[in-house]
Amino acid sequence: MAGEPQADCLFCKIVAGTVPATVVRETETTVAFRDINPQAPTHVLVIPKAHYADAASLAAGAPDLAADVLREAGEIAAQEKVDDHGYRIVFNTGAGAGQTVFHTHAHVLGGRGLQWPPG
Ligand code: IU
Repeated sequence: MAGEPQADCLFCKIVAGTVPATVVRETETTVAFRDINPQAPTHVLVIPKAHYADAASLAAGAPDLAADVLREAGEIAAQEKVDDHGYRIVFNTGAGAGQTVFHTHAHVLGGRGLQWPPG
Protein backbone atom coordinates (compact mmCIF):
# COMPACT_ATOMS: atom_id res chain seq x y z
CA MET A 1 0.00 0.00 0.00
CA ALA A 2 1.22 3.56 -0.72
CA GLY A 3 3.31 4.89 2.13
CA GLU A 4 3.91 1.51 3.78
CA PRO A 5 7.51 0.36 4.50
CA GLN A 6 9.00 -1.91 1.82
CA ALA A 7 11.14 -4.82 3.02
CA ASP A 8 13.66 -4.46 0.19
CA CYS A 9 14.02 -0.65 0.37
CA LEU A 10 17.34 0.70 1.61
CA PHE A 11 15.91 4.04 2.72
CA CYS A 12 13.06 2.34 4.63
CA LYS A 13 15.84 0.48 6.46
CA ILE A 14 17.58 3.79 7.26
CA VAL A 15 14.25 5.08 8.63
CA ALA A 16 13.94 1.91 10.73
CA GLY A 17 17.55 2.24 11.93
CA THR A 18 18.62 -1.16 10.60
CA VAL A 19 21.00 0.39 8.03
CA PRO A 20 23.36 3.08 9.36
CA ALA A 21 23.35 6.67 8.15
CA THR A 22 24.78 9.95 9.38
CA VAL A 23 21.54 11.64 10.32
CA VAL A 24 21.75 15.44 10.53
CA ARG A 25 18.11 16.22 11.23
CA GLU A 26 14.90 14.33 11.90
CA THR A 27 11.25 15.31 12.25
CA GLU A 28 8.10 13.33 12.90
CA THR A 29 7.72 12.73 9.16
CA THR A 30 11.21 13.09 7.61
CA VAL A 31 14.86 12.10 8.02
CA ALA A 32 17.88 13.94 6.59
CA PHE A 33 21.26 12.24 6.33
CA ARG A 34 24.59 12.76 4.56
CA ASP A 35 24.97 11.14 1.15
CA ILE A 36 27.62 8.38 1.30
CA ASN A 37 29.03 9.57 -2.04
CA PRO A 38 28.90 13.36 -1.75
CA GLN A 39 28.90 15.40 -4.95
CA ALA A 40 29.41 18.75 -3.19
CA PRO A 41 30.75 19.95 0.18
CA THR A 42 27.16 19.80 1.43
CA HIS A 43 25.23 16.81 0.07
CA VAL A 44 22.35 15.78 2.28
CA LEU A 45 19.38 13.58 1.37
CA VAL A 46 15.96 14.43 2.79
CA ILE A 47 13.45 11.57 2.75
CA PRO A 48 9.91 11.09 3.94
CA LYS A 49 9.67 8.31 6.51
CA ALA A 50 6.77 6.86 4.52
CA HIS A 51 7.67 4.98 1.35
CA TYR A 52 6.83 6.64 -1.96
CA ALA A 53 8.88 5.66 -4.98
CA ASP A 54 9.50 9.11 -6.41
CA ALA A 55 8.69 12.78 -6.00
CA ALA A 56 5.67 12.73 -8.28
CA SER A 57 4.01 9.79 -6.51
CA LEU A 58 4.74 11.45 -3.15
CA ALA A 59 3.16 14.72 -4.28
CA ALA A 60 0.12 12.89 -5.69
CA GLY A 61 -0.35 10.54 -2.73
CA ALA A 62 0.66 12.71 0.23
CA PRO A 63 0.95 16.40 -0.69
CA ASP A 64 1.43 17.54 2.92
CA LEU A 65 4.34 15.14 3.25
CA ALA A 66 5.82 16.43 -0.01
CA ALA A 67 5.67 19.91 1.52
CA ASP A 68 7.42 18.60 4.64
CA VAL A 69 10.29 17.27 2.50
CA LEU A 70 10.69 20.60 0.69
CA ARG A 71 10.53 22.57 3.94
CA GLU A 72 13.17 20.32 5.46
CA ALA A 73 15.41 20.78 2.40
CA GLY A 74 15.35 24.50 3.13
CA GLU A 75 16.03 23.89 6.82
CA ILE A 76 19.03 21.75 5.91
CA ALA A 77 20.41 24.47 3.63
CA ALA A 78 20.16 26.93 6.52
CA GLN A 79 21.64 24.46 9.03
CA GLU A 80 24.53 23.75 6.66
CA LYS A 81 24.93 27.50 5.98
CA VAL A 82 24.74 27.10 2.19
CA ASP A 83 21.59 29.19 1.80
CA ASP A 84 23.46 32.52 1.41
CA HIS A 85 25.28 31.50 -1.78
CA GLY A 86 22.58 29.34 -3.30
CA TYR A 87 22.03 25.61 -3.31
CA ARG A 88 20.19 23.03 -5.35
CA ILE A 89 17.32 20.69 -4.49
CA VAL A 90 17.27 17.72 -6.90
CA PHE A 91 14.78 14.87 -7.25
CA ASN A 92 16.16 12.41 -9.79
CA THR A 93 13.03 10.74 -11.12
CA GLY A 94 13.34 7.49 -13.05
CA ALA A 95 16.37 5.38 -13.91
CA GLY A 96 17.03 7.37 -17.07
CA ALA A 97 17.51 10.49 -14.96
CA GLY A 98 19.88 8.76 -12.53
CA GLN A 99 17.46 7.59 -9.84
CA THR A 100 18.97 4.51 -8.20
CA VAL A 101 17.01 4.33 -4.93
CA PHE A 102 13.26 4.19 -5.44
CA HIS A 103 12.24 5.86 -2.18
CA THR A 104 11.73 9.59 -2.72
CA HIS A 105 14.72 11.68 -1.73
CA ALA A 106 15.62 15.31 -2.18
CA HIS A 107 19.33 15.87 -2.77
CA VAL A 108 20.37 19.14 -1.11
CA LEU A 109 23.63 20.24 -2.74
CA GLY A 110 25.67 23.30 -1.91
CA GLY A 111 28.98 24.72 -0.82
CA ARG A 112 30.46 25.04 -4.31
CA GLY A 113 29.52 26.64 -7.63
CA LEU A 114 26.83 24.62 -9.41
CA GLN A 115 26.67 24.54 -13.19
CA TRP A 116 23.58 24.80 -15.36
CA PRO A 117 22.45 22.75 -17.23
CA PRO A 118 23.28 19.74 -15.01
CA GLY A 119 24.79 16.70 -16.70
P1 IU B 1 19.66 8.75 -6.71
O1 IU B 1 19.06 10.12 -7.06
O2 IU B 1 18.61 7.67 -6.55
O3 IU B 1 20.78 8.32 -7.62
O4 IU B 1 20.34 8.98 -5.29
C1 IU B 1 20.63 7.94 -4.43
C2 IU B 1 21.69 8.46 -3.52
O5 IU B 1 21.75 7.65 -2.36
C3 IU B 1 23.08 8.47 -4.14
O6 IU B 1 23.59 9.79 -4.17
C4 IU B 1 23.88 7.57 -3.20
O7 IU B 1 25.20 8.03 -2.99
C5 IU B 1 23.07 7.66 -1.92
N1 IU B 1 23.20 6.56 -1.00
C6 IU B 1 23.40 6.82 0.36
O8 IU B 1 23.52 7.95 0.77
N2 IU B 1 23.50 5.77 1.22
C7 IU B 1 23.41 4.47 0.80
O9 IU B 1 23.53 3.56 1.63
C8 IU B 1 23.22 4.26 -0.63
C9 IU B 1 23.09 5.29 -1.48
I1 IU B 1 23.16 2.32 -1.43
